[in-house]
Amino acid sequence: MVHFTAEEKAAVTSLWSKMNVEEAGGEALGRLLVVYPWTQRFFDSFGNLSSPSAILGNPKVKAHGKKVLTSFGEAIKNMDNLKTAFAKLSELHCDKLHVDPENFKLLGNVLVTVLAIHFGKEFTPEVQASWQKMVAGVASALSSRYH
Ligand code: HNI
Repeated sequence: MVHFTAEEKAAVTSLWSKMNVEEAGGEALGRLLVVYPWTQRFFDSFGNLSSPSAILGNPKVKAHGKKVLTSFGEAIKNMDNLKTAFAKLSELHCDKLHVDPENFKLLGNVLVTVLAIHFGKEFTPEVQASWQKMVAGVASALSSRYH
């Protein structure tokens, strides 16, 4: 069970409040599909994923990225109880979608990268460490159904 200090919570929440969820979501999912092409196999129905520019410009990737990151936002409201917050989604990803949980960690790392690029100097080592913990917590909560 991940525990966040008050400082870590503040670091995560503060950056989150300045984020454009639609833009960052599309970018994070798009980058995941580009950098780890095997993750594309879960998104057969998304149309053209034939090149980085096709992926990053694909409206379904953008829409789904927004959905994923919006759900991340819900997690930020429930940082003390990520496992419960993600119980239903863990079931969905495990039982129905059969997504290998390793991919949750990959997406988390890509999201941290996207934040670092967008926020530059504001993404201090403390903020980075807090976010790294956050994405690890979400990945673990989403994987709980597999354990
Ligand atoms: Ni994920 C659907 C949240 C990682 C593959 N996913 C969802 C939905 C949410 C969601 C919310 C929509 C549920 C619904 O319709 O009821 N996914 C998250 C979160 C993470 C994540 C918070 C964060 C780590 N999902 C991943 C990863 C993959 C993935 C890493 C695959 C590589 N998700 C899917 C697929 C769907 C999905 C596939 C169904 C898509 C569709 O609409 O067909």
